[in-house]
Amino acid sequence: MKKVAVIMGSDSDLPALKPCFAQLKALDIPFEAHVYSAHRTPDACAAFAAGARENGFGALIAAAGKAAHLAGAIAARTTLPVIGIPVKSSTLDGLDALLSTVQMPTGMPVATVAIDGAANAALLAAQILAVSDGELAGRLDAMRREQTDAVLRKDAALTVED
Ligand code: RP5
Repeated sequence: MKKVAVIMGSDSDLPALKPCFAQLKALDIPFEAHVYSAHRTPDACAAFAAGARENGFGALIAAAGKAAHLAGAIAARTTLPVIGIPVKSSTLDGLDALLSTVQMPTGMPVATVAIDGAANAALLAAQILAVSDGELAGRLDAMRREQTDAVLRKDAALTVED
């Protein structure tokens, strides 16, 4: 199976990425986590992105806060799908990172999830890999069924107090 790379702009982003790692583990998807900054380590960031396909990755997740150029900088160096997570790490509550990540120019797509949307980033990466992996697609289907059942159980148990 292809691997997923989870790249964060700073180790201070790590807590926001825990739901991403949990989802990847729950789906048994191999992944690597790295700290590369678009601004502080631009050469290492570019080298990782440029070599990602030949190094066995099938999707790249990039998480960053503030003036979050990481996902875009990675997308500029690869045609692998790039998923951006805007991290809420500033006085602007992540809106800065959201706009920096989502407003990519034509020709350079980044699939941007919600602010701190780490779990959805992992699920989207899984869905991308599942296009050519039937077993993984089956695990995703099972996860969806569990999710549906959990909501229906809550519906059945719902009581509204006066
Ligand atoms: C961004 O700046 C990082 O992704 C992080 O969200 C934020 C703060 O980084 P540190 O100053 O904590 O390293 O580049």
